Amino acid sequence: MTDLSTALSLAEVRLTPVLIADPPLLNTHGVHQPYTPRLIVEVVTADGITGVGETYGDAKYLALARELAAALPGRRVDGLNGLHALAARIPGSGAPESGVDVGGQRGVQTADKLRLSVVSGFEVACLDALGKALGLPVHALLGGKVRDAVEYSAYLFYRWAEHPGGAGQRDDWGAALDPAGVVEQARRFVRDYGFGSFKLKGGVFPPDEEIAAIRALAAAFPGRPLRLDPNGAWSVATSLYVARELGGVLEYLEDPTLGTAQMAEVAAATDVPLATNMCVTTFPEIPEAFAKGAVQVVLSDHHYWGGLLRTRELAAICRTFGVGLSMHSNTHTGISLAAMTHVAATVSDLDNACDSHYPWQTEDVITRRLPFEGGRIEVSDAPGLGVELDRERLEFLHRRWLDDDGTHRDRDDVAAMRVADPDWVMPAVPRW
Ligand code: GKR
Ligand code: MG
Repeated sequence: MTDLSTALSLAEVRLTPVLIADPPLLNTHGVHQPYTPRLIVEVVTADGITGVGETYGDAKYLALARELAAALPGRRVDGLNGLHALAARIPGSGAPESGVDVGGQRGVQTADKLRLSVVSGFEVACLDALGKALGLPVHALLGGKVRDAVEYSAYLFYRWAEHPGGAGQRDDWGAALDPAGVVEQARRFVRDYGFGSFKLKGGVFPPDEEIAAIRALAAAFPGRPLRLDPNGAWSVATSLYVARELGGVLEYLEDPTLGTAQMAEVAAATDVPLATNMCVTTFPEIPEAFAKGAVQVVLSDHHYWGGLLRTRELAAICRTFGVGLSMHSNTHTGISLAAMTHVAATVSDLDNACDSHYPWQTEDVITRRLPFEGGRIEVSDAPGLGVELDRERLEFLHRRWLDDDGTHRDRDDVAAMRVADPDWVMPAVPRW
């Protein structure tokens, strides 16, 4: 039998960029492209144990991930805290960039955030391998679960029936472009997955139309928690108007306006709680936002907080300051859903259901998709994350990435919108 040190030593790291199908979901920047890039990270120990992780797959993430992958062999899968220092030593990985938005609604992108997102994929892969080596689930490595299932909310999107020009894959959801369409979509989420709360991605239509959609949801699902997230598309005045119109109806308003100062202005003038995955996305952003009372709920995303351990650090800070914690998501596969579920299972005061894009993803890289039951995902007690890589699917989705002419290798919702509307440009902020 090999000693533990050898067993935990990293022999190989494999990176596989993939393109996964995405429906034509609308947001304030534009529309999702037919395919979204994700990066699948595999770490292999000297004993041949493989751990898997996932992160954003755009070219910038991939470039940094390749450098980190090259630096890892010889280190140990339990050296999780050291991953951050290692990544920071890669030239260019810590320098602030020029404030480029890399295509999601995650606020201004900096090299720091990019690095943390890359590290998160490696950290999850190492935790998966470590758990398998020790015969323990990832939640046990994080201190143990405090719940057996994690609640998610339905993530409703305005959407078209198909991508412009019929590109990509078709699904049978149909279009949802008005209150009736949104309610119909919500009914299907309840029927198929049992979700008990709803988040609507807003910032797509003028605020009165989105207010009407939320009211229609409230009428169709009395008493269920509702959230509206325009990704910072509104001015302070518009945010306060929406808060007045929907006061008493919303569980919280998510990123109604951009930036800590404006969020604080809104928060000071309404009783509707504000949540964010845009103005508080890194530790240095916390002091000002909490001191100003700008947010009442931080929506963590382990990808950009730098992994599962740091998500728990965030939870401790939020607890200390009486700020709520929940999770938001981006287009992702079952690997990230498993990682979200493990860490969420360990956070005692998770008062709001997490959200996940997962139901919109029909393609996956794991052999058995994680099922939502009663809107919840059961927390796996199997060693590691409890998911198994489907190598054939991985190869297929990687082949799609290899064959792509570059159109989909970087997420670009503005460019995708331009296919339908050649005059479309990134909307000015605030849009309303
Ligand atoms: O996928 O269109 C989208 C979302 O808007 C996503 O990019 C955001 O990161 O879901 C996210 C959010 O809550 O802001
Ligand atoms: Mg959001």
